[in-house]
Amino acid sequence: MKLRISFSTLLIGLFVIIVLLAIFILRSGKPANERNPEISSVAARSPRENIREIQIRAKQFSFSPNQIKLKLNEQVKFLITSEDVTHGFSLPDFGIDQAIEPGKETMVDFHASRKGTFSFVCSVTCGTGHSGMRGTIIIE
Ligand SMILES: [Cu+2]
Repeated sequence: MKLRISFSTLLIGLFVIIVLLAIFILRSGKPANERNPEISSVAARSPRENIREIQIRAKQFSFSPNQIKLKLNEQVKFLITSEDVTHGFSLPDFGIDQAIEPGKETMVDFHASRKGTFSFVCSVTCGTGHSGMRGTIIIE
């Protein structure tokens, strides 16, 4: 009985989350030219903007790639996913700190506004190797 109640509560909770996600995606996902914003298609995402999209995968305890080279003044979009638990994508030199939750793609717009080598790190404690979870962005 007790198990049954908590299971149905879980189902209702999941249903509510799915509905909220669907509403969120429908409201925010439409590009200006009203193409179908298919998540897996990079080309459909920003067909007109000249913005490079860079996929980053986070997992315990690394980022892939862990070195990203950009040109000065390049405008890019990081598309970050987690393969396991919640991680963070923190680029302190540019004031970026974004949670990366598993099961969805998190977009971070980035303007390479100055030259240098900058560290990005995981900002959500994710296990024993968390402090070694880092990478660099090289802007030249
Ligand atoms: Cu971490």
